[in-house]
Amino acid sequence: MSLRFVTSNGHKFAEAKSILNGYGVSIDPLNLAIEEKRSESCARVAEASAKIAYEKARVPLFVEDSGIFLNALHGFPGTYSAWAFGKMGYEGLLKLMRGVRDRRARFVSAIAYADEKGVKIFEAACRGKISGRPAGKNGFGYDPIFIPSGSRKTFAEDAATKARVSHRRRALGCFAKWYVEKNNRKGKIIGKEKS
Ligand code: ITT
Repeated sequence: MSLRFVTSNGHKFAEAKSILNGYGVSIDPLNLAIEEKRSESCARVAEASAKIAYEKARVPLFVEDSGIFLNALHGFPGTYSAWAFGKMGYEGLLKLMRGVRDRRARFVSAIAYADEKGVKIFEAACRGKISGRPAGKNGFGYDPIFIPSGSRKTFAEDAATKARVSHRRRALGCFAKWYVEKNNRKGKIIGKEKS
């Protein structure tokens, strides 16, 4: 049975599928209604959701909690990014940043994997800044206003850079290496027991 990614966000799923494919890990979506824990930490939110999801589904799965954290706004919208996006879109965030000189921001992704042994967490960030105006048509969410460090284009203008350096790419990369290694180990042990 393939690994399940519990999410209601089709963009997140598509990105994760493409990233994990590169590690030989295939995933299927699993849509479960889970009430998110309130915390300023993506890792804590993801951990709590993974526990609830595993109790419900009882199959190996992972969840991702992500968000964009703005220095000038003391981390807002952070773990409330999906909610804030629903209320005001990236246009609203740009308005809050009008005239603000400190444009530093970071995207964070926390992956929480759960199976019968418990929950394991992988967290990563992508640093950058908030653009002056929106640009680009690719991606989703805040991609049109986020410029990663070292680039002059937003994630929405430059999908190739997003695929290479994003918070999701980094967190899933760490997870995938651990997951593949774990399954290989399991395979070896089973092999030894048989011989
Ligand atoms: P699930 O919880 O069902 O997975 P969600 O969209 O509600 O889906 P989160 O609670 O993790 O997911 O919220 C993450 C939000 O942060 C997301 O909806 C976007 O607004 C924003 N976000 C996260 N990653 C992003 C990315 O790569 N590009 C643009 N915006 C992103």
